[in-house]
Amino acid sequence: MVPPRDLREWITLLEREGELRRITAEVDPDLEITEITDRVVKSGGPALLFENPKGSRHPLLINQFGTERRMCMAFGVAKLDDVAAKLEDVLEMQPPQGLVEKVRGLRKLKSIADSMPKTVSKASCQEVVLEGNDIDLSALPIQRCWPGDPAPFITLPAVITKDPNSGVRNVGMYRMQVIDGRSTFMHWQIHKDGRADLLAAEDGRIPVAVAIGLDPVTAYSASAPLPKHIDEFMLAGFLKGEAVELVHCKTVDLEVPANAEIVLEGHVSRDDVGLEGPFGDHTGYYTPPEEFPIFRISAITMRRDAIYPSIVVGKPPAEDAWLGKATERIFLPAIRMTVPEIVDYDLPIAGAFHNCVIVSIRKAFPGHAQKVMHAIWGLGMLSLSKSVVVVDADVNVHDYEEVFFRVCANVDPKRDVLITEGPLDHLDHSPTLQFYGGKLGIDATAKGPAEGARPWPEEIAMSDEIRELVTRRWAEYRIS
Ligand SMILES: Cc1cc2nc3c(=O)[nH]c(=O)nc-3n(C[C@H](O)[C@H](O)[C@H](O)COP(=O)(O)O)c2cc1C
Ligand SMILES: [Mn+2]
Repeated sequence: MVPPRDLREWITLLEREGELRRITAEVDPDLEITEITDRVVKSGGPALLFENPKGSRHPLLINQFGTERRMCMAFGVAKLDDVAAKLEDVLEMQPPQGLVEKVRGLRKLKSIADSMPKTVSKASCQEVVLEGNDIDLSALPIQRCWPGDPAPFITLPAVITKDPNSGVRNVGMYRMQVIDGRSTFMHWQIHKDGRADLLAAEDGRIPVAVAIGLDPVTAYSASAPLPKHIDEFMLAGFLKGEAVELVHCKTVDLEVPANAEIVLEGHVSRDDVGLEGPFGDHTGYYTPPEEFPIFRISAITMRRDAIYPSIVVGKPPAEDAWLGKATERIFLPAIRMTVPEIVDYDLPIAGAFHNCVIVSIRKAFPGHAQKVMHAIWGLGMLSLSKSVVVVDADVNVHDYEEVFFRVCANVDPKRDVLITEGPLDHLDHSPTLQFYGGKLGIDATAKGPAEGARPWPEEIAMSDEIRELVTRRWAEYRIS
């Protein structure tokens, strides 16, 4: 299986696999689509293509990422860990020995070289070019997601900027509240790369391009928390096994994916700001109004019959859960590069990703769990994690019953709970101060005497001999 090459190929694949429903009835992007989608997402239902959204001639696609199966289909893999394995293969490269290994090594290096985006001169995303008075966002079926939202929000964009100093591209998924037909807010949170690009601009103004309606891997890559100096389109190219094709924008000095359905071009300035929100957010609460910069649009380009994709976040689980789970799996090898004692980790969906990390480690010395907590609090976007639970290597971090059992059984709160402080997620409403507050570490590993514990008891397990005997005789007991 290869990942779909554009949104249309993706829709065809979803439909062939019984993973898409077309809705022909006229449905309102104002709240009605949210309620329908929320019911379908929470019951594990299909992607939805609203062919007749009220007030627009553009179909609206939603819930494309809403299940593990569809997420795997997007990446062309059987399970998300297969994506991680591909990345691990390259990260763990050793100097090759012998001819066979050298050839294999060269193939791996080529897969990296081929990941670099390449530029094309003609692109379907520019079949229609709208400038001047023709620019009108109201032609798109942009959703107002929740009753407390003051306006429609573009929720699934890939926002493209360049670092004014290094010239390195950044791609991020940041919601955009519609202000009028030619402007939106740009919700660049404080820890994000797009905001850093704006802050680095000498004249306080940067060009911005927004690509909407991409192949699913490229769309995913916009949500991936890569270090600032790495272009998310390179990751997309690597994961797709094919370079992302880019085309120059019409009115700004940036490039956008040639296969996009819709592109918005324009500028953002530091001194052109306003109150964004409130917005029914992925925390499950409304994020209160806050000052964010305004995106002024200089051109809209699109495919002739452009399809508009959207996503609704809200109380977990929502569709974005699987984008988050993809990141959890894909980034495990990279995390292990710096913290190799980590066996596995899990970011519970109900914890909205930044609230809780469960991590299993190969414990080798006293205080090892605390070392790993601090490593997580120092690692990329994981640094914003509010709580970290550490368990031993043999505990399945994805089995929350088992993790809860270990936390309850193995923790002396006075000895094994660490309360500290540090940076927190922009959207977290619980800390006294925005951005900064308490952090909780729970050491649920087995403790030794050097950590102040009494001799640790042995865990109960049946002997292999009796287990085999019972398996052999099972039919004889006539239980089932
Ligand atoms: C559906 C969805 C919506 C998101 N909305 C925002 C947003 O409005 N603002 C923001 O800063 N991050 C948002 N994020 C998270 C960013 O996309 C993510 O942190 C990404 O790594 C940002 O790119 P960057 O690391 O290049 O800044 C959203 C993620 C998803 C999946
Ligand atoms: Mn980035």
